[in-house]
Amino acid sequence: MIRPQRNAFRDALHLSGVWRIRFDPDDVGEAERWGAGSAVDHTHPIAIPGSWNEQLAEAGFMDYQGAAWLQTEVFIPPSFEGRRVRLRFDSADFSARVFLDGLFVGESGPAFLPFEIDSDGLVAGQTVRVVVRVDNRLPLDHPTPGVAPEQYAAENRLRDEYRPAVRFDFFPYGGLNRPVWLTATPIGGIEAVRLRASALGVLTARVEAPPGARVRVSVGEVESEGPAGSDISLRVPDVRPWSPADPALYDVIVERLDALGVVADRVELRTGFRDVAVHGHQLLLNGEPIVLKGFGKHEDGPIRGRGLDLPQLVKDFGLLDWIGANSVRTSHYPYSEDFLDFADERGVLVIDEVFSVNLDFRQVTGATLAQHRAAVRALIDRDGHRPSVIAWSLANEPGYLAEPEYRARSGPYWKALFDDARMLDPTRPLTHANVGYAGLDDPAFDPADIVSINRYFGWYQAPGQIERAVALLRADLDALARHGKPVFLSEFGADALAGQHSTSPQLFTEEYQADLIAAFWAELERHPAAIGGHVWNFADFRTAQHSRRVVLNLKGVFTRDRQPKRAAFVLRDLWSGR
Ligand code: GCB
Repeated sequence: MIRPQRNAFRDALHLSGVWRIRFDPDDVGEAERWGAGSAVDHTHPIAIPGSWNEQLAEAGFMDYQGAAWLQTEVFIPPSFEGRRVRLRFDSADFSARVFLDGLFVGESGPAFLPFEIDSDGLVAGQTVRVVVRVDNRLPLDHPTPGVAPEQYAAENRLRDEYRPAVRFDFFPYGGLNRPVWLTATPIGGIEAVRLRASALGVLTARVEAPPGARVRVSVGEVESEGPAGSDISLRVPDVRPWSPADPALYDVIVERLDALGVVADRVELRTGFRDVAVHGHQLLLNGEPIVLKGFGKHEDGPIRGRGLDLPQLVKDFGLLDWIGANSVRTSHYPYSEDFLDFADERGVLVIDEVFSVNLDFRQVTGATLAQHRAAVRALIDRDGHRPSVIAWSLANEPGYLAEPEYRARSGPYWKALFDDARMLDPTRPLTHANVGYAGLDDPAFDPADIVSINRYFGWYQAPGQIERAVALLRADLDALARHGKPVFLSEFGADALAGQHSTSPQLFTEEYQADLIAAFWAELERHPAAIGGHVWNFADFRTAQHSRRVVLNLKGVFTRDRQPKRAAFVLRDLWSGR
């Protein structure tokens, strides 16, 4: 899939704006043919991109989980005649089925990743009604398992229930949270491009186009040609390797040539030349050891929910720079490509995470692994050319419970998943974020290149006791160093309510959060196996309702509206000496 772009061969129209939405709590829309659209007329307005929850809270849909039908009308420009016309969704949360003038024409792939709809129903010069059934529930055997209402009751865990019912600690915002496009591309054009670029200036491209098509790849004055489907390589002389200190980007032009050698399609991608490697306990960027200083984040904001928010992205990258951070994990799902544009440009190192949170081996079926693999493949396809992406994270906090059976069952699962990812991209290290209760013998550590751990000592364990918390962290780092791999603290932190203060160690105060983070950072700096850490979280974010959350998860070092807490100043001092 090629991201929408506009040039002499390609066109793309943004379908953002105010659409209509009708909620379908009884799941009758398919049977009643709501896809035809008339049933959705005169219903609620909904701004796209944006989540339905807060936009329509007053109409009663804040916590809505289920299907909803979103509708707009699109005029297809006459200039699209003779070209391949498609609808492109940058994502749908969490899944979507698309109808054109009442006919089902296609559906989404892995959640948080783009999908395209190709249909004869998209005719130049005509208006079509686009209806999208979006569902923000997750199947029970998804790599991020959903919740069956009976399940909580059966396990007598009712008191542990989140509302809306989820098994993760962020809000299940529903809707079309990223842009929707109408695209026109040449028939027989370029369908996909995979790039690899090393710090020595060698670029290898594999281009998907009709079999036998000739393809030209160029960077500035340097070019190389070959057939579609083969590896086409070139070498850029005197290349400036990409790094946080100098995030040098190069435009890669990929052209499909016709039988006469005339250009018939053109795609532009930006990449950077750099190498990532793991050596013993070190993570190397362009051969130099690097310490990761940064955050786990979320795509989250007031009113638009998980909807793409460009001003907030500009602000966030400004704050990352202000605080002296050099990296982010896209916890707990792939972020927008707009986010990655900023990361590439600003030199922010990204651990790119697939959407798999709290994988529950009691619920794993053959379908789970198949979906997980498809999600990893789609993520690598989308982001593989990004210099900012330095590692893939294949799961966050999978659990095995106490039963040895589940732990044993997980070994082959991880091996298959990690092997796949390594085959698709041998150039980047692989990891997953381990949860404390899964133990120090987590089977996913074996195939991983970086041992990543989320640890809440000083918060969920040993609350209020920073010294003891640091001792517990040290014990885990020491134990995990035996893998001989870099150990990364992928989450640590404490909730702080902005404006809450104390002279003694008190949970929820700004001082406690700042002191805990500073003490953990000192331990990470002195530990020989540690390659840094990510504070959880960059900013406060909304979760489903739960008795341990005060509307938001308050572990942000910035508030939800991006005001600094005390910890932000402490980190700025530690990370940038300012
Ligand atoms: C975790 C999860 C993250 C939560 C965090 C917390 O381990 O990975 O999604 O938000 O803990 O604050 O409890």
